[in-house]
Amino acid sequence: MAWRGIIEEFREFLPLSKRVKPVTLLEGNTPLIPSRALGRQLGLSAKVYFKFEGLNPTASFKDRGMTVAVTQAVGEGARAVICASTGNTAASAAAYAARAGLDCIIVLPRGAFAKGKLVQALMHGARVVAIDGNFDAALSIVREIATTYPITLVNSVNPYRLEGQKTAAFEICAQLGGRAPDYLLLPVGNAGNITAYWMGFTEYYQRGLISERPRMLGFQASGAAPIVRGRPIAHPKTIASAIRIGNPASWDKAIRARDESGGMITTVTDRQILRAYRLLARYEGIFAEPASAASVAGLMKLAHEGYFTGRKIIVCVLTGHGLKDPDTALSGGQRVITARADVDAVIKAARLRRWRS
Ligand code: AN7
Repeated sequence: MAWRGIIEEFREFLPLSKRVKPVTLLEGNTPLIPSRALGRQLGLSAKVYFKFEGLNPTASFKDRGMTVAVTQAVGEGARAVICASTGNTAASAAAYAARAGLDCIIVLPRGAFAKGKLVQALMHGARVVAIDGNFDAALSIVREIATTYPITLVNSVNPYRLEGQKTAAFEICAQLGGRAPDYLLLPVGNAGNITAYWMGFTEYYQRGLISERPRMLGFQASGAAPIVRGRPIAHPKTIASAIRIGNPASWDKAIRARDESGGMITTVTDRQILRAYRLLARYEGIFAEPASAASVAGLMKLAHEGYFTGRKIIVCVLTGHGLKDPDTALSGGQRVITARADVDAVIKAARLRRWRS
């Protein structure tokens, strides 16, 4: 049967009443792609997979949470939704609000988000307000507005968001043939996703659908690593704008996921993120956005430290698509070669002579 979106597929695990009709773009069912190059290059005997969440309808994992949050909002009679965002939540909220016929208000840190995400929010008709402040300031503003106006907050402090996002854990277990991976690696920003994955694995475990849960390995950019440092960061800095967050809303829950799973939350540098980002595109054929590459940077860092031993199963979550952020992609020094419009000039420009048979 054709995929019906995460609400229909996982309804028994979601706290929605039966009669609500899903607001869906048929999100979920994203591929678990085996690594062909990186795992081997790192000398790992483990099997490495990428859960490519960039293949959701708005090209990030946020759609899993947004279908549930917006469906619930409609069920409660909401007419508008609001969120703060580093970009992907905005794109997803705008799309699902458009689908549901709701107004959508978005508060963004000015000049600090990837172009593709802004384009999405505007195309879907959201009212976009850019503030002179970072994500953390934007989140506290929308939280306050949502307490005084009849507008539903769809940031991950809305519990329906995490309920939806946990379904990615269910899919991974099915894709691995009824087991969890040994390690789950993912970027950590506002810390909702690491919380949601842990909820998902834990529910499957408690229902006896899997016999072990993975170690949760979360990665923050070193300039935006409040959880690793143990204190909020007033001015978080990283090239990975999606995870440029100094005071994560799900901080305590992320720590619980880390500790209950025997995992860790640690840092990767922007250099490591950009290297992983380019290697992933160049040698795996997978274009994920910089924040997503933090999971792969983390894989590389821990592999070099000898953290992974034996024939384990490792899943790196790639949270968003690389096309979201063309500016970072084009900052790597690659050049287009120009040529006159004739065959010889193109052969010369593309250096094809050595291929002549
Ligand atoms: C690609 O869109 O916070 O730790 O406002 O876009 O659950 O916050 C995005 C976060 C990872 C971090 N990867 O996830 C937002 C926003 C990508 C992201 C994260 C985000 P959380």
